[in-house]
Amino acid sequence: MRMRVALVYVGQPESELRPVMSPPIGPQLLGSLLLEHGADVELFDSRLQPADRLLAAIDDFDPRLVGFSYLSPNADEAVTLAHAVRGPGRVVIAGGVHASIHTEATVATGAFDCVVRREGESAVLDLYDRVVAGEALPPIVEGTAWPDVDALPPYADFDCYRGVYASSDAYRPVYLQLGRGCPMQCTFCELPNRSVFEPPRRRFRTVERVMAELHEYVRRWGVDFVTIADPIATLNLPLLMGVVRRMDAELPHVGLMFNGHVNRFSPALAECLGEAQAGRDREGQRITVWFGFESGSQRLLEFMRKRTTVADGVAVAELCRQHDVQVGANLLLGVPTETDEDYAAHHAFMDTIAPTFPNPNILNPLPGTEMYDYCAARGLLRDPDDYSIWRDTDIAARGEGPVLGIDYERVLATYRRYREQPEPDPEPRYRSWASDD
Ligand code: B12
Repeated sequence: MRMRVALVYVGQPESELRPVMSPPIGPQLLGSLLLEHGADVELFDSRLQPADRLLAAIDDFDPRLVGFSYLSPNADEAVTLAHAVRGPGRVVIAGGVHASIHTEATVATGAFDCVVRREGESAVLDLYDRVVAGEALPPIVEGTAWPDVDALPPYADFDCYRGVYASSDAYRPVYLQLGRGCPMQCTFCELPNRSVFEPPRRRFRTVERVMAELHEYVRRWGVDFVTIADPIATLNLPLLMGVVRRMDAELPHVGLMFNGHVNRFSPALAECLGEAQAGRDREGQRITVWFGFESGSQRLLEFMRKRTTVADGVAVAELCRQHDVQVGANLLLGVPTETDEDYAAHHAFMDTIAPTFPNPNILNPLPGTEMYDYCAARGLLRDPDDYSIWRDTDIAARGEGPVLGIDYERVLATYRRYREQPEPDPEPRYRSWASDD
């Protein structure tokens, strides 16, 4: 029996003009596996139409199984939508990072028949089979890692995102993964949380499979930009360099952006990126490395357990500059304990590295992170149940921010200093991460 499955992504609009710049990996991957498994699958995205039209479109498709995927800032919206799609003969499930951390709370909303924790590939196929067999689902399923990340299929060509990939302004980005697992222990991130996520077994794909997948998207959608979504794409340097060299030789018109790590960067990688950039100059394409520097203050780096040094941050930015590789610099503001001295250090650091894309972010600690526990234990959270993104404009309008005891005037002044800097690149289209993460 072929059963209809709807996978619904509920997220933050990525920009006013293009609410979805790059379709999310999770639903595309799970949907593609379900298709291969024999399901009739459609994807839906809350950012592409208003809620009433979204619900009408899901109803028209009339799925038996509906899966929701969302991050913490959109959890309330996802629960509201899930309540609205529930109905006789429909099974509604949830998965993703938020559902993995807030599993019991997600079950308690009453919006879902089943909540999947951790990685979803094996679980979603199993749940599909159980629904086909008419079995009731358990309220919580512990997802298990897909045995071989290199054997995951390329994304299928779903109606939902075809228009996004084909949008007319010629910027057609796609997310790819080189592997899974992050070994870092940063206090502001959920992924080191061992009570939720398994210790990282680093699993990598092969250059061959990554390139085959990319060629498929270039042929099918005219993709001209790749964003590697791995939290640290430089974990496996030979793999990354293999992909960059093949892209240089085979796809010189395709731009590239990825997250690097200060401790996992090398002169050989910078040289390799520089050569690929030279090949792209004719095509007007750029290579950008984003670094989660987070701070110019060594004291704050230690407080956040970044396990990096300011001096090493300066060194990797300099390596990129020498090879004409653009640098995106994430900086985290509004961190408990920060002082004027720390801000002076941020400014000295940013002046020294002069990043192509300075990207200040304002901290709102999320549950499941050590930073959240630190703030909660000291009564520093304005509202422990608020998982929203606090934009500079929200803070300015309210005259307060998510963490008590922070000098938000100083935060806003610094935020604006970096956000309002004139851009060295006349083409701002590669800034998708800068505007959202
Ligand atoms: C790439 C990325 C982005 C991109 C794209 C996000 C997107 N739309 O997919 C951009 C830059 C836009 C972004 C933005 C933000 N991000 Co982000 N991002 C990531 C990153 C680095 C990789 C995500 C990814 O593609 N992973 C690979 C896919 C395969 O994994 P996945 O999506 O988790 O899906 C798997 C499972 O979760 C599960 N699953 C997912 N959905 C479903 C649904 C069902 C039904 C089932 C059964 C299973 C299931 O199965 C999938 C396959 O195993 C992660 C870190 C990480 N490693 O997860 C952070 C991360 C997801 N982001 C995070 C945050 C906080 C944000 C922002 C809120 C930041 C901000 N302040 O603006 C925004 C929110 C944007 C939004 N969602 O609307 C947090 C989420 C924390 C949380 N509690 O929700 C993470 C975990 C990083 C961190 N620790 O801080 N992000």
